[in-house]
Amino acid sequence: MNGRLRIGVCCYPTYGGSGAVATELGTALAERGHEVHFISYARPARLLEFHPGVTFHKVSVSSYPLFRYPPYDLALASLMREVAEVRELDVLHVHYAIPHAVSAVLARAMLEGSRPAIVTTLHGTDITIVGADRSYFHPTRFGIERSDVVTTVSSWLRDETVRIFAPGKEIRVVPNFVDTARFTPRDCALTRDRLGVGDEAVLAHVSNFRPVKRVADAIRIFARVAAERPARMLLAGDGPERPHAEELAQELGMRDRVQFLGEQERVEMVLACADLFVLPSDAESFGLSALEAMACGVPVLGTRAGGLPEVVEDGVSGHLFDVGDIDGAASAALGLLADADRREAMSHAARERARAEFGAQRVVDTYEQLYRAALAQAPTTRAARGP
Ligand code: GMT
Repeated sequence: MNGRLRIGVCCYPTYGGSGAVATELGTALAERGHEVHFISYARPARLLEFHPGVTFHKVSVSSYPLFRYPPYDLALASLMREVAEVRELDVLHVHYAIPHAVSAVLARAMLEGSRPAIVTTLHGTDITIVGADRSYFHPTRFGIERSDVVTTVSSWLRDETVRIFAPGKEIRVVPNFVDTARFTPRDCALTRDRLGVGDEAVLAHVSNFRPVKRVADAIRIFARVAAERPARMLLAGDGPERPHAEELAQELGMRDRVQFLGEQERVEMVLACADLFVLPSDAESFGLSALEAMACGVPVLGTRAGGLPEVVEDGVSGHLFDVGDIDGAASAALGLLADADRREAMSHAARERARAEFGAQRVVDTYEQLYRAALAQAPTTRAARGP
């Protein structure tokens, strides 16, 4: 089975990292000649351009007066079943366990066949927060056990998955990747000019503004830096902590130096303007935004937590600090901003690491091999046709 594969991809369509990785992977697979079908409740945010090999299937959830909670998981399973049958999918690759893995298992069970093979990629909070929640623990474990192949985006997340769920199967680590042609150092004079940034140092942060991201720490680190030298902070993204972060910037007298840009389609333009990227999270299973910053030649100031140390090499492509160590992070930032040669060397090392260790080709090859291995294991019976 070396030819063209028909692949279903299910992900959250938002700006989050799992949706970004799923979309980049799906489009890369389509560019290799595979037929790719995205299945989600909205067109994925990163699926900007037309790709001849890509089709989007939208889940719509019918309502009924009895439903207090319209069952998205069932509507998703139903559409997965239909796409798998009509498009004869070989593989269904789901990103984020809940509810995607469970819906995929249900879809295949409804088809009463052994296809499509189910590949589940765990991304982080689906295991550490959502999966560990009592209400979702067993469905998450069920989704893992019934998938043919399960991958995590870092070794740290694999170890957490084993610790929390003790799965009876091997969990493969396949790191995330970055498109180094899109995320690349670029002349940002025009963007800086439009943002009203002069020759101040620029710190950037990109996230979904959830509590785990500790955006308040990013603002406090910035305030310490801005007390010592002219500086600006650019924050891209949106989420529940944004109002608090805006209030904090105001309280600290930083409102005119901290710019909240909201969700950005071309986040690489923001990253390319930055001198440092700040990611002070409680835990990141991987930290895709940090990798994208590195690919743009921006050193990362991030926490020594979760899988982030697998991405950022402390003292080489950035600086790692303990969660909550605002003084330590600020002094590392000031040290780096004061030493242009060291910053330049780190910028170069960050870009090189992103290119050499996290380029698309190797990761896309690995997923392709995993798909073929999953198909080779499964009996060849095609999905049974419905009545
Ligand atoms: O932060 C989230 O809950 C969102 C989640 C997602 O679905 O995008 O992010 C996780 O997956 C990303 C892609 O693999 C990783 O880069 C992020 O580190 C991870 N977030 C956390 O572990 C907090």
